[in-house]
Amino acid sequence: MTVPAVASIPNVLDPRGPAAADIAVLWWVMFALGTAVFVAVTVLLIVSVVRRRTAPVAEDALAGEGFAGGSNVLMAVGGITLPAVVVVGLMAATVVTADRVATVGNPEEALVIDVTGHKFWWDVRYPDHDIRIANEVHIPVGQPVEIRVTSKDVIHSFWIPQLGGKIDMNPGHENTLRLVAHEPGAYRGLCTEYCGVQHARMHFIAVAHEPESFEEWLADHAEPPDQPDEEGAVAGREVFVGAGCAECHTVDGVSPLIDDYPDLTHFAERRTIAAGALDNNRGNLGGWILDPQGLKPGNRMPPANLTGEELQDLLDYLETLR
Ligand SMILES: [Cu+2]
Repeated sequence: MTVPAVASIPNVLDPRGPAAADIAVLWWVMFALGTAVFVAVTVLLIVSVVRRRTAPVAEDALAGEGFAGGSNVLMAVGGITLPAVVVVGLMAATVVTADRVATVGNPEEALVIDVTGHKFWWDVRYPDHDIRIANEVHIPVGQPVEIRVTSKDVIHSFWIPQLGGKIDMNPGHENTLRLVAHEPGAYRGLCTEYCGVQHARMHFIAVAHEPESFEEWLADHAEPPDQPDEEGAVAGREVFVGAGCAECHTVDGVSPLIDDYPDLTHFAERRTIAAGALDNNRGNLGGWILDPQGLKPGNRMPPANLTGEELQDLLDYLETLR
């Protein structure tokens, strides 16, 4: 399975789905109108300053007679009619866009995905496929996905800028967001509701697969990973169970389902660790296991007290979780 590079900066103006494309169009309309209004007001301001300097002051204005006829028309058109048209037009465009974004894709065809926000990571489940992962949302290109979101602690907000709008994740309540991806790719998602010290490092990756590749992904992830047979990895599995990792982290077939912590069943396939904070490679992972609070202060993972050999074995084992 080829892994596309992940955009490090999600760009709302580079949409890869119909909802995001509608939002981008609205953005450009607002930008264009805002620019036009700014330019018009600036020109009028300059004209009025230049005129006042050069033209003699009218007698009637000095006498408090108010504006002359031409000024009244300018006031009525420029001060009332034009702003009213612009504001009402933008409101109409916003309502239409909001409706299109909310109703994108056919709900009957939608794949349901449950995403729960935690301080500071994402629990992702596929209820119809018995799959649970963390910090990545995999979706098929062209098929609508219905993302049902909630939170385990404080309010978070789910957003994949290149695919669509934002949705709040409220504790004890479920919101839904429907998305469609038009193009395969890996898109960065993020939390957009301030949720605590590591809010800025609460990212995830949305991976849009071609339909066949997505079917493969589903089949692959519905099965537990193969048990290791290599010596270091076998010893690493003992470290995983014995050193306390398995008390929080689920690995299907090795540790039980534990709700409130990231599932590591297919961990080696993840692109990042610590919810997008670091690339998933051996060096970063070793540093993360030994000093998670140094790398992401305030997360819930305690440091592991391991010898060098235990750490290397554990890394060998985690690399087998595919
Ligand atoms: Cu947040």
